[in-house]
Amino acid sequence: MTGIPNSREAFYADIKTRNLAPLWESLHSLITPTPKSRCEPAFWRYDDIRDDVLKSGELITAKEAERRVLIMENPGMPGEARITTSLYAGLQLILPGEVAPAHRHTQSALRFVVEGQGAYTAVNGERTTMHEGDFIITPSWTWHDHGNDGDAPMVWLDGLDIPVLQFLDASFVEQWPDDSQPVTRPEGDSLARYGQGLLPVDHDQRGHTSPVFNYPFARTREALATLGRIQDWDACHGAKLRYVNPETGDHAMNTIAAFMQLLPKGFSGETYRATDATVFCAVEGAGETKIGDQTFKWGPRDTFVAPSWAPISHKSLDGEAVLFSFSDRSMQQKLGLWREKRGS
Ligand code: GTQ
Repeated sequence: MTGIPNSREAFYADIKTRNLAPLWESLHSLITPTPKSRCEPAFWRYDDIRDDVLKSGELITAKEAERRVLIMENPGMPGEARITTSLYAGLQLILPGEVAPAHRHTQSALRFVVEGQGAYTAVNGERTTMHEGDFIITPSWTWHDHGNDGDAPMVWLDGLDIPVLQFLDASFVEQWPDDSQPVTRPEGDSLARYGQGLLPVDHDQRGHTSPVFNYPFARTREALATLGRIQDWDACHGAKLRYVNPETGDHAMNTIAAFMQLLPKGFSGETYRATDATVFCAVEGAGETKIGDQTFKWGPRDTFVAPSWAPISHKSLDGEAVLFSFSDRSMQQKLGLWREKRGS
């Protein structure tokens, strides 16, 4: 042992030169009794940021930008392109006549349409027209391009697993040689084949992701309206549904789970916490959500984020309200890690 220092601090400095470190100095910050996150509760009022999104349309084209998006960064992790520790979110703008060129990447993406109509997303040879409230997926390694054939700007919320792919060092991307991929299937093809509680008779596939890539809001809203007539609300969630892969009943994508919930008139939810930090985007009505010791009052198109294990409670104000949300629950459940707790 000659030459190795006897004091702890000198020992640490010495072993550092051989790429070693003492676990006992960091054990309790590495393995914590409950989740400790840099992710903070945060809120984006759409009216406060809509002009910024539209301004980006004057400064750069969708083609030059490839994807013209303002990233929604968690204030606890500035500069890291993440809204939670594991997920990325942003607001993407497509102006009339523009195309965001076709590419594919290992990152999975969801789009939640916030404002406008007449734009489309093409996925694997099929275009789908986007309407407010539609939930659209572009699973890992699927070709996708976006365009706007309408006459108004279109804005949607992007949710991607970029931080996860970064963590795994598993990022790949390819560009399609043209701006748009060829259209090989009529609009509505995948919804007809897979999205009606039916599957093609010889379909025997259980894929990683849903073969449905647009879950139209009109249908989701109708389901919630029917559930709105029942009275046995979940005390924490109101009526909450999750988007599924019809082949398996699993979440629509491997890494990202998405949900839509109805808070009935006069709803005052009980406290709930779960290990999936969650991004919420309000669709209809108004409400108030308490996250830890902060309270956010929201209306349509506002976005907010709740960290892992933060106590959350929702209230509807002035009538019923509809909330979209997404998180990494899909991934955590596959790993057997997801936990939830009701009550404070
Ligand atoms: O639409 O493909 O917000 O590749 C970030 C990266 C959107 C997209 C984003 C992307 C996309």
